[in-house]
Amino acid sequence: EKIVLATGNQGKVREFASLFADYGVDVVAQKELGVSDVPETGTTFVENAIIKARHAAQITGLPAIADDSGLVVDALGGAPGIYSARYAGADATDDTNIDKLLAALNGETQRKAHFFCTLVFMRHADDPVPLVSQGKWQGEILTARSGNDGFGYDPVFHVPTHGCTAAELEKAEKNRISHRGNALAILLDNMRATFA
Ligand code: ITT
Repeated sequence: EKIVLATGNQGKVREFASLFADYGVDVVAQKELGVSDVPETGTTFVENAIIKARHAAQITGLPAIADDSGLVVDALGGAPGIYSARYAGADATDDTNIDKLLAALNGETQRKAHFFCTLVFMRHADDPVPLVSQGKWQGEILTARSGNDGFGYDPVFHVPTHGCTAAELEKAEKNRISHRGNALAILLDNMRATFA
């Protein structure tokens, strides 16, 4: 059966497309089904992921998977966190978000950060048992951009295990080690164990 991918973020859509192809799961991005973005009014990754999955399931009548993710920076007390997409304001872009992050960390030597991803699967909009999985990816924020692949904060996210930024990784390699790739592997295991 088809599943709706409850995200309007094209970077996420691209990553999920190759992940789901690997897993043989039939997923359609919400935009193709006429679902538009819903306000993310929660205060946690879990709440926001549920809001997005429920909204897409409600409108399409299909099971839904949503991703709420963000960059958590130690020296900034965890910011931008759940506000990562709109860190630089209502009409923020990846570029203005990165500029604001680099400015906030100007002169800071403690540059540890991690990406965090929460995924939610709901069988339908009233599903009382959403499946939840999470993934974390440790790195450091550079002082300048490097690399052109990926999306969001990838150009300034240095991956110590690989000696490059997330924007310099092969797409398949990012998916193998990222917060999103790992959260999805766990979610699909959960789905198989729960509904098989
Ligand atoms: P949807 O809610 O429609 O899924 P969004 O971009 O608003 O799209 P989020 O609220 O979950 O999604 O915000 C996630 C932000 O965190 C995203 O816009 C990026 O700035 C950042 N982010 C998440 N995963 C990332 C990744 O793999 N690489 C770089 N930045 C990432």
